[in-house]
Amino acid sequence: MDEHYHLYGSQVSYYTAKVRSYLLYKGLPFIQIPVSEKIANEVIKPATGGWRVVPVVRTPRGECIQDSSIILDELESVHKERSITPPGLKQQVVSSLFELLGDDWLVYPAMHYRWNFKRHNLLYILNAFGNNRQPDWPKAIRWLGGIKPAFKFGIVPRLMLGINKSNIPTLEAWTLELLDWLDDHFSRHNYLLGGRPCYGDFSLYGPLHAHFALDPYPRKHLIQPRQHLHAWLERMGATPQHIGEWLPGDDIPESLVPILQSQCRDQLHHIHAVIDKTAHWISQHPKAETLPRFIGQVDYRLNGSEGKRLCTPYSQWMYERVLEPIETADQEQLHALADWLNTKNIRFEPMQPVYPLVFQRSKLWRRDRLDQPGSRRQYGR
Ligand SMILES: N[C@@H](CCC(=O)N[C@@H](CS)C(=O)NCC(=O)O)C(=O)O
Repeated sequence: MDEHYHLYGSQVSYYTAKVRSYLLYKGLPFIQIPVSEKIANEVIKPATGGWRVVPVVRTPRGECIQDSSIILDELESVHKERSITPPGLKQQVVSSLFELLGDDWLVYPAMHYRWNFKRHNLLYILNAFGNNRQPDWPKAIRWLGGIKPAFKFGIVPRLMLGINKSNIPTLEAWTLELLDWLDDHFSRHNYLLGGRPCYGDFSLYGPLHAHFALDPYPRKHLIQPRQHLHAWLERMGATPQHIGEWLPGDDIPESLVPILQSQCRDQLHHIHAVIDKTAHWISQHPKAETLPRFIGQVDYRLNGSEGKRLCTPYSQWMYERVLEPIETADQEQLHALADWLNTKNIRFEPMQPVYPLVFQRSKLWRRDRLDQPGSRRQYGR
């Protein structure tokens, strides 16, 4: 039996980078396989019900798992050493908030700094897509294979995320601030929560490596000037020989507080709008068991400016992952969490959606319509 994991994905894909970094950290043997048309038709689409999406991981037993968060969950349940879940409630919640931030909110700067700086990035990105999709074409013309995906993803900033002339200045200002906060944090700690990485580190790494550190414009202007952030990227891109400990006493570093304050002010405001719209959609479609990927648009605000983004019920499911450790915590832990949030002025008021969701078999399901709903974290295939 082949003992390797197969990671189907692309060097320049945000969520592929997240999973790759995780596999490296755990020291699991894997091979990364680019997704040509043939692989898309023979592996990806059969595994996802027809959706060409990366990453997909094939386990040594031959099972395919789609969705980066579920890949990490499933592998964590098998490979217990070097756990990426800290022991205390506060640290677990902060880890999941960073997962939510990296996976669902850093798409704004990641997409903006890739697609709105075409003069600097376009040739590189066409080549990267082309190498992935058409590895058998002669090298000189492979970039042509990148044209189709460039049309598909190039419209994301404007049409899916509502990035436009009026909100770009505040988006850029927030990005620089965030990168400075992270650079400051990594000048004191190796990872978000001390001497070893958590779920949140891997989710941050996705956009920060695959977009910021590889695309020519952000690499030069955003990453190179920040040496501590750069050093964390290097750590996350290798298998560490030795790892340290979580910060003692369920402590959260002060240097993460401004990031969490800004996230809770803006991203959670947006997610509450997604939850409301999703509940409305479900009440209008009472027979539906699964949800569409997009249900219209919702407003968001980012660092003081506004926009409209496609409404993805998937964001609700990601938010529910943050709630999960809270549901099983005892009173003492809950008090400690509430006190800390209050003292630090982090506006996170856990809100349980009326219709919880589960992501399974590449679709979002109403949790109450599944035969065996179980935990939100256990459904991947
Ligand atoms: N939630 C998924 C997101 C995967 C995703 O959006 N992948 C991008 C590439 S980075 C893609 O393949 N998109 C195709 C599409 O959205 O149709 C995960 O965490 O794996």
